[in-house]
Amino acid sequence: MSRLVGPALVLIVLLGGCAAGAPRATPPIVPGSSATPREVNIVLKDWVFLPDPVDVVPGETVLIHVVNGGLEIHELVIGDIAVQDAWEAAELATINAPPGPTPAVSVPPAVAGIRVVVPSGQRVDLTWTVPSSAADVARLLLGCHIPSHWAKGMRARVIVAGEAASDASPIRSSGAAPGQSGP
Ligand SMILES: [Cu+2]
Repeated sequence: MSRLVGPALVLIVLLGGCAAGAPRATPPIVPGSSATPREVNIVLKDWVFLPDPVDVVPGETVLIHVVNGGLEIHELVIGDIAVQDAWEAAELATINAPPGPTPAVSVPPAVAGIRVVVPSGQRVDLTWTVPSSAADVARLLLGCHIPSHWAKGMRARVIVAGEAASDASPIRSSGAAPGQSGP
């Protein structure tokens, strides 16, 4: 009998270890207001946004600390797919510009969304009031359109806090539009 005790104990320890390794729930979010925005960190890396997705509460105001932890210059564009496509086309047109700072680019106000450009190793703070409609929030994406970055996968989702990210997100359905790179 005693020969079985050792293996039995090992099994119990292993099972206990599995249970202790279960993921912890994300703490509840206290929505920010214009007077006391909720602080959110978004890290831009070569070629991802962290976290992905970003949880927000419809109608809240957030103070986003946009940190570029990558070696490249990056930007954060917040908007739906029309906004992302507009910046992608505008910035792709600068791809043959001489070396140096990214030339000034612009898009029509209706598709401008929110945009900040952050050099490597720097941080830019941005106050943003989230749309009050959950359906509008669900359409939002984060994107970086420094030429080639969007194509490298530099995009992330925005979701309503507490809701699972949907596989129906438009994030994977759009890429750089061939033929729109200008003359
Ligand atoms: Cu980038």
